[in-house]
Amino acid sequence: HPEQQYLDLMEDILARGDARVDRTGVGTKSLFGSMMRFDLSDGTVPILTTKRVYWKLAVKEMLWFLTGGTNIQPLLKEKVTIWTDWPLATYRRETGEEISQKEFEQRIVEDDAFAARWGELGPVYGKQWRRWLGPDGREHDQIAALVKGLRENPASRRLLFHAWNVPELGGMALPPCHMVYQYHVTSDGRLNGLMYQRSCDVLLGLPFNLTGAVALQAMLAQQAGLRLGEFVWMGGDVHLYLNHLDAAREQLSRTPRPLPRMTLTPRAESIDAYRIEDFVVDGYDPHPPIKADVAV
Ligand code: DHF
Ligand code: TMP
Repeated sequence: HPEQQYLDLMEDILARGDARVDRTGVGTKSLFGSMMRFDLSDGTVPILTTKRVYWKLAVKEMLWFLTGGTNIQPLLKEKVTIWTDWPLATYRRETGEEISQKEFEQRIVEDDAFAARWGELGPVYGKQWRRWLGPDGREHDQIAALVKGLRENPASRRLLFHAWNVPELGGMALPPCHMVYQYHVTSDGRLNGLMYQRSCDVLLGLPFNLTGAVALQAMLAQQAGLRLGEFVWMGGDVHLYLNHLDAAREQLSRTPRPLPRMTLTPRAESIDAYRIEDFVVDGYDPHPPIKADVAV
């Protein structure tokens, strides 16, 4: 079962991971360097079944990246709260105000000036993907260039986009984790994708990252008139937070079920025109959710 790769990675980290102190102070068990491969050509996608993955949240996050946005207001309007913790921590630190997460989110949604001041993550994914600033002041749309490349020069070995913009790292709430995406078109018209993730929270982040990456690959394939091939994931520092170990053991006790299928209907006229309603996931019958706290 393809999901066994994920479970093996978890088990490997539990068994052999190096226990180290990390930036968040929570501590992790960590391995360095890892790869998983998923065959998408049969229509299945790696939306994990050993716990419920809120795949619509992950797809909405990906659609938000594609808009070029870096403010959490549109995410919150879509009820996606996975990025709130970081602006909220900044707000609490700088104002000393003891605001609840709910109250903070409500103010971001209702008050545009408040959102502009406190909802910004800095020049993160969307900015770098769609508006990478060159030294001459010109902005580069890496996604538009990629779609053009897939259509016009599918044999290229340069079909990639990158978010690790060195001079702008300091302004980001978090430097990019999933930082390079590369694509490859086979001679029989299949689109392969590869994503490199420098730092990976295996319990909470990775299920979202896999889902987002395959949703993007499906959109790109559709835009370029290609069928889906393989998705390859590569991780650098691959870790389990020390407060996630029991949750990981719980997940490991479960048996994977058949992977669901994802289809895109109908064809959007451009890579910018996709909406969440265009994504249909069939046959998703996961085990129950596993709750865990995210390390901020
Ligand atoms: N920091 C850390 N330490 N780990 C992360 O995975 C992470 N991911 C970020 C930003 N910073 C991070 C962005 N992506 C969740 C999932 C993805 C994500 C952030 C958070 C998360 O908490 N998922 C829960 C709840 C989902 C929900 O809102 O219902 C989950 O159970 O999947
Ligand atoms: P770091 O910047 O110190 O590496 O911390 C980032 C943490 O967030 C790390 O645990 C990896 C995790 N993460 C993911 O796994 N996936 C994501 O998409 C994001 C944004 C973060």
